[in-house]
Amino acid sequence: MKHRVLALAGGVGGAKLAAGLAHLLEDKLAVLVNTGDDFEHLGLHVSPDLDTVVYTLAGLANPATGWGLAGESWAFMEQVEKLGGETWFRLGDRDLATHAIRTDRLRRGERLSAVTAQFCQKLGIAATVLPMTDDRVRTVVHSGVDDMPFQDYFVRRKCAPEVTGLSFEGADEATIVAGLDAVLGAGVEGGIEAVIVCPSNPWLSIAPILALPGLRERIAATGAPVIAVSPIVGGKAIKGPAAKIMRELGTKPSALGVARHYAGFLDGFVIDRLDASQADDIAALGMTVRVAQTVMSTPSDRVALARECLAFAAALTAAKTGSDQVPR
Ligand code: FO1
Repeated sequence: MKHRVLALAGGVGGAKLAAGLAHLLEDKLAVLVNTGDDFEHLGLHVSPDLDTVVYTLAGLANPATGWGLAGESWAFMEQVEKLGGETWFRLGDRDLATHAIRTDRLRRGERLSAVTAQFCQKLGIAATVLPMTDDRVRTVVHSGVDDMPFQDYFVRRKCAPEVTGLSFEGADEATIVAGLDAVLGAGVEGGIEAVIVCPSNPWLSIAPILALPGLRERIAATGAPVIAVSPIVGGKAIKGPAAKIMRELGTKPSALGVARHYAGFLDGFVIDRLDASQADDIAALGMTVRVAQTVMSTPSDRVALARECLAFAAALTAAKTGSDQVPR
């Protein structure tokens, strides 16, 4: 199977664009997903971003939260509470099946990527969903006072601690998931056409993926245009703590700030119409800017943004090919 596009995604915002891309590309899409948020909870291996992407692509995601399953029931959590167990991280009854099966298969020696592929097949997902690695990587949030595992920061402490830094435990020794080679068309004439960084949190969700040794180089070697969609619109994060974290790390929350963070990696950057006035400053960083409607409130918004991203990538490729042909 030859993939046309690789998307990089974390949780909710990333999954929405991935769903729009999947609608257009079906099995020609591969999504490389952050696993730095993974953790062991109540004896189960939970992979929140992988599950958010899988549930969203399957059309099963809870529309109110973006994570978990639609129409969920909570009998398990009620019983956990009754028995004095930890209730700060909520696992729905049906969602529990995902974690239980995954945990069992991992304990039997299966790889996370294989388990994920089976889930996708069972849920009728045509796109390829890949965890960024089959190795253990854990995002650690530093606050100056203490260091917290990611879900402690995000869910238990509701992103309240001031972030002074982030690290990705295990990333330096982790191997990029084996399935990525086939997606990138390693050694194959005419590999993928675009790499799209979804509007996930650049510091929490995309940084762990880009921290994997060799990943940036492997992406650059494809020659495909790399574009990102800004998760900051009008100085605010669409969802989650991206704007708060930018401020805490000493950057004004803006599309320009995100572009600076990604500079050197991107060929193109999609910003919202609200931020059009920042286009020249972003272009000065050495990337092409496209202004679009980036807020995805409805399923058709997801498809429209996906279409915009694909057209943008095609235009970047055409511009590159054209200029290469100009005699010097
Ligand atoms: N997020 C919450 O804010 N509260 C929860 O109780 C919670 C439970 C949960 C269970 C399964 C799952 O796959 C995701 C869950 N999330 C929950 C979301 C998750 O913590 C974050 O969205 C991501 O890790 C950040 O991308």
